[in-house]
Amino acid sequence: MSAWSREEFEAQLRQQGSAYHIHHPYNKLLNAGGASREQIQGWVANRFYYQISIPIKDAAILSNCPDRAVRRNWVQRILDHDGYGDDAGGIESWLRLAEAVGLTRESVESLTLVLPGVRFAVDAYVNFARRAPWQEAVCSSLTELFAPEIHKQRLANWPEHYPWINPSGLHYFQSRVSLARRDVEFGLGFTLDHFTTRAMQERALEILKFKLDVLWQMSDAMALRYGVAA
Ligand code: AHQ
Repeated sequence: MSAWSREEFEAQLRQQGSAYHIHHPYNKLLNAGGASREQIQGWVANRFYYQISIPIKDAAILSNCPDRAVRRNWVQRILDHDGYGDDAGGIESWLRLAEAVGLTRESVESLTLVLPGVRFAVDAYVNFARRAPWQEAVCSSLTELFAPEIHKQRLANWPEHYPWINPSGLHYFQSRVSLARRDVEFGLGFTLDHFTTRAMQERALEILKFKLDVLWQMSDAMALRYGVAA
């Protein structure tokens, strides 16, 4: 079969958005204002494991990538989370979110609240990035095509629904709206350029579906533990 045009390939990638965790019952409950304090705290404590794993995942991609131009771009993602200079970074912002929802930094950093299903899904993503060709790992970050919307949703809904959460804790979501767009600009362009045959394009869709499953499984594990009905 002939390869999709660049436009069609991008459309095929974007169509996967229907499986993004923005549509998961847990996320819908969070954004509709129906989540309890415990359900919000559980989500923040479990998502922390994903947040601290992102720089490890990105470092794995760098360690597999011989292309200096790609590394120059990709290394920024580690700094975004770990911090750089006087920018404390996204992981620090997530700990501020934790405190804003009534958790202690220590309890979140201890990872004692992280559920097995969350840990296994996140570890599957990190191990994929370690083992897969680095170009496939770049492609797997493209769930961020759909991320600006989910961050904007939280910023729009949480202050109104959860006035008990100190708004300064939402700084992380604010920072990700533009950072996700910047990430996607590189990741999408690279993916459209690299996956050129129809078989490679189908592989790219398969990779994106795997990562969508990682995010969906995290919410499934949290929904079971914190009583969010499917
Ligand atoms: O905060 C998020 C983040 O830094 C990243 C990096 C990127 C990747 O490399 O896979 N994906 C991602 C995501 C972040 N936040 C998630 C959310 O729902 O808050 C969304 C997630 C993603 O779409 O993959």
